[in-house]
Amino acid sequence: MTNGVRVTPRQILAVGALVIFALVAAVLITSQVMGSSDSDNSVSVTGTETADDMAGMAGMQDSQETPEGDDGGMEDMPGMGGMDMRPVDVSNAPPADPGAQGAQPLEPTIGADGVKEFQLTASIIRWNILEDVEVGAYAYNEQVPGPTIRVVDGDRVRVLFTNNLPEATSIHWHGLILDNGMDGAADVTQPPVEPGESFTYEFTVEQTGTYFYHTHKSVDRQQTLGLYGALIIDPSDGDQYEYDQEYTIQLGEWTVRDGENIPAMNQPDAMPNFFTINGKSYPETETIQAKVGDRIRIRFIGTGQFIHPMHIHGGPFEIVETDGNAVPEGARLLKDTVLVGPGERYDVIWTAERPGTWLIHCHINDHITNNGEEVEGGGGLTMAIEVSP
Ligand SMILES: [Cu+2]
Repeated sequence: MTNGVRVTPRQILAVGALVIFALVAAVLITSQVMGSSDSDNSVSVTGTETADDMAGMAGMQDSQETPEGDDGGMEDMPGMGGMDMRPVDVSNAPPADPGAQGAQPLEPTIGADGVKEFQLTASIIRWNILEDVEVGAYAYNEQVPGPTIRVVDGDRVRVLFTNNLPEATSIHWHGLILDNGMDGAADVTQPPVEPGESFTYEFTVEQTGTYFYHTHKSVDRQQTLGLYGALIIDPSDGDQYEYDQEYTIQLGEWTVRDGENIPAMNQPDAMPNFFTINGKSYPETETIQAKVGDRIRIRFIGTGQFIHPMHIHGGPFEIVETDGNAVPEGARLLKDTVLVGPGERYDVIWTAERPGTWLIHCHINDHITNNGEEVEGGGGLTMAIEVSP
């Protein structure tokens, strides 16, 4: 004690006793809190779950399964922070043709007032992501992804939507500038569209590029299970890029167990084991045919719920648009891998330099397997470009 104050043994004892008392109190309070957390299955949302919490989450998932065919009470589902993890009930769902392809062009009819009208219907279908792997999917017009809507900037667009799902839904026009009431955010800008009901969306497109549409109700379940589709807006004054062909890639993830599937989520027990490009896993993804010198515009759309570093073999590509917005010429990156996050779009132009079979694939390597298996040199998020001399 440099300042000369003396401390007596009695004072040291008193301070020591206080410290011990405080420590015991802290331990007691902590165990109290932990105990109540276990008993009501509440889960920390701070990102520091303990092993005990994880075990609790796994248990909760088991306890929330409901009898087959019960579609009601979804709003009241208990579960992992309210997430609806039930397997998709396909008991009333028609099978799609195993060879059916998603993302087919949706032809508009021209309304009496000159507006381009598109019909979309949501329903549950059985969908083959591989010839021998069928999933229960939430689909627009019985396709995964939903049909591709293609318009020109300046177009007035009317979408006549019918909900044939057993639950409420809505459609959001991702990235578009439009009237707030047409934004499709269920319970925020409109009442959810109930089963059997219809809703008409109408807006004028004033942007160009690669966009998409998707459900905006129970998105953790509905979008993950397939309720999304591409929305391409061509410039009315012609394209500013030179390319020979284009291909749109929509990414998806699936969690398939014991012949049924639950929505794939970044959660214990919900991690995906199948991955799709345009609703199909490699080797049943499409193959692009090209010639040496061809410039191919690829529109990557982050329609799923996971990030995917998408890589193209055989040379770099130029990123010309991000989220539908043109990248100024001096700022365009030449890359061979681009990280496509949920909601993002990257338009890239890849030039076929040499003949042969060149792969496009995700570089998270379990995303290029089918349930952990490599088939014909890949799986899941893999497709090929065949370049002839
Ligand atoms: Cu991936």
